[in-house]
Amino acid sequence: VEQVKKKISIIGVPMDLGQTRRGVDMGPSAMRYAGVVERLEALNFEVDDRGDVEIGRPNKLDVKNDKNLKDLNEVVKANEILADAVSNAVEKGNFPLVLGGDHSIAIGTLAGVANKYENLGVIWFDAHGDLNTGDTSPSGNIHGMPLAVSLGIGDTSLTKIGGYAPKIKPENIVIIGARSLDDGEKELIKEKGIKVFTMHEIDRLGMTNVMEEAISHVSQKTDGIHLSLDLDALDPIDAPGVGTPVIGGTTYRETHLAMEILAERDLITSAEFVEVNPILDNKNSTAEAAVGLIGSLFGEKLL
Ligand code: HAR
Ligand code: MN
Ligand code: MN
Ligand code: MN
Repeated sequence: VEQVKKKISIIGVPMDLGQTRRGVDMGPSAMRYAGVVERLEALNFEVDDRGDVEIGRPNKLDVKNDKNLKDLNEVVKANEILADAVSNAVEKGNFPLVLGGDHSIAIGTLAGVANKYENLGVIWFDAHGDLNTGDTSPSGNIHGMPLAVSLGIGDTSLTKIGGYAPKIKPENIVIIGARSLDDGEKELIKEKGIKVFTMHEIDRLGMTNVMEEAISHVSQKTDGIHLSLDLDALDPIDAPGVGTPVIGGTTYRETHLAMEILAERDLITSAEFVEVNPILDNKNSTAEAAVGLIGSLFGEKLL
């Protein structure tokens, strides 16, 4: 007898204001074009595609903030709307699957999810730490800040999204695939004791062991686990369509294996796939990679 599967609520977030390369707003379309809904339906999931969250356009006449936080107002507004949409999905008992859009949207996703759990765990696949604040960021791009914001670190207009802070605790986070960390991020990692599996650990231990260790770290005290997967965790050879590619990432196969291990353990309670930029892509291969990973996360098997 097939067990009853959770309904999946897909929420698209065509956000491109958390960084400066246009085109990542087409990420949700690219993943739909690559067949994400059909892929999940083929696995016998009921899929409710909620469409896209509306993203405003920054008003050029607005006074620029001196906080080193680009397009702060529009990023805040969109993340508030996203937090509500995600929160509604969780309340209905559905699995929220958020498609981005740049990684600044993790602020809203986590705001919508975290208050539904006592202790939410987070598995964060990324070349970057996304642990900057306006004070430490070399770019002022908010997509380099969502993990810090979710820890309650950074400008209050961001940390208070969803009406509470912090969303997550440092001991419930695992970062996997990091290879480009700013000085301020390295300090924060040490100060907070955040568990990071850099590419070095993946090379040494292999993805299977990294995933076993990551899962045991993040499942100890938690009652739900959010997966945030930045496609730039993958090597640019396998995922060229991202705004900030970094050489030396995980292969598609390794990342795919990581998703299969997560599927076997059945621990993930919400997920987002971000930073797909079809304008920078080779055909639609990065969106196709993302959809392949989503298939594996939801239990697709080769045989
Ligand atoms: N750490 C750099 C910054 O803050 C680069 C961040 C880049 N990008 C992302 N996030 N895609 O993972 O500007
Ligand atoms: Mn990121
Ligand atoms: Mn990244
Ligand atoms: Mn697969």
